[in-house]
Amino acid sequence: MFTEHAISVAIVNSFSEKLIDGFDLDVAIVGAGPSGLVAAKYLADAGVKTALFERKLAPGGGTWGGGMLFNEAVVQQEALHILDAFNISYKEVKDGYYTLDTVEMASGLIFGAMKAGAKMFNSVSVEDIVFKENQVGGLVINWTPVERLGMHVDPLTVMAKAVIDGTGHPSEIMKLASSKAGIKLDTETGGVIGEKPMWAETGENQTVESTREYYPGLYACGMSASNVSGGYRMGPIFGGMLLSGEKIAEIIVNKLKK
Ligand code: 48H
Repeated sequence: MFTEHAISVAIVNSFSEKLIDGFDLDVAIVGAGPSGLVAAKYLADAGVKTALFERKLAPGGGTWGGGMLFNEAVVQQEALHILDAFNISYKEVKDGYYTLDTVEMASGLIFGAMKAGAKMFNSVSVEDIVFKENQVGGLVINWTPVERLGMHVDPLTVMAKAVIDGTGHPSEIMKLASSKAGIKLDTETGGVIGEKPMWAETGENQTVESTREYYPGLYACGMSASNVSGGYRMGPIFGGMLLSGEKIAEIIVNKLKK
C-alpha cells in the first residue's frame, strides 16, 4: 500500500543521501551544457566522483534550441566518436558535416552522463567558490528560486579537488574567481578576455585549445573556455563543445592520478 507520508519521506531521504554524498567530490562541474555533460560522462567512466550543478530546471544548456530555434545542430567528423559514445544519432549532409536533432542531443547527453554515474543537481545556482590556501577548493551553492527571488538565505558548500567552469558564454566562475579572490588566471591579461565575434572554424579550434586549468583547482571547458581566453564564437556547430568536454575530462583524470 502506498501512503502519502511514505512517498514524501522516500523523496527527502533519497535526495538527502545524494546531496550529502555530493558535498565531497573529486570534480564539481558548474553548468550542464554540452561540454559539461560530456566531461561528466568521461570523468565518471574513469571512476572519478563527479557532480553537475545546473541553474536551470532542465539541464542541456544551449543544445535544445539548435540554430535560431530550428532544433537541429551541426557536428563535424572529428567529434562523431563522442556522439557514438552517447548513442546519439546523426546524418551526413556534406563533406564531413553532420546534422543531429538537438532534442535527442540534449536528452542523450544528460542520460549518458548520468548513466555513467555523474550526479545532477538541477535548479541549483553556484554563487561563489571556496578559495583556501591559493587553491580553488569547491563551490558555494543555493537554490535557483532563492537566487531569482533575491531572498536573503545563506548557501551551502561543496568541496571538490577540481572545479570546472562550464557556464557557457558568461564564464561565471572565472569572473567570480578573478573579481572576488583576486586570482590571476592563466590568460594573456590574467583576467577574462571576452569572446570575439563569429568565425566558426577558428572559434571551434580555439574552444578546444583554450580548454585547460586556469588556476590551481579551476578549469574551463566549452564556451566558457573560449570566452575566458578571447576566442571567436562559432554559432550552432557543437563539435568543439563536445571535444572540449572530452579534453577537460582527460586533463583532470591525468592530474588526479598523480
Ligand atoms: C549553475 C550555471 C551557472 C551558475 C551558468 O551555455 P551552455 O550550453 O555551455 P557549453 O559551453 O557547454 O555550450 C555552449 C553552447 O551551448 C553555445 O552556447 C554555443 C555553441 N554558442 C555559440 C555561439 O556562437 O553563440 O550551458 C551552460 C550551462 C547553462 O545550462 C546555464 O544555466 C548553466 O551553465 N549555468 N549553472 N550555476 N552560476 N551559470
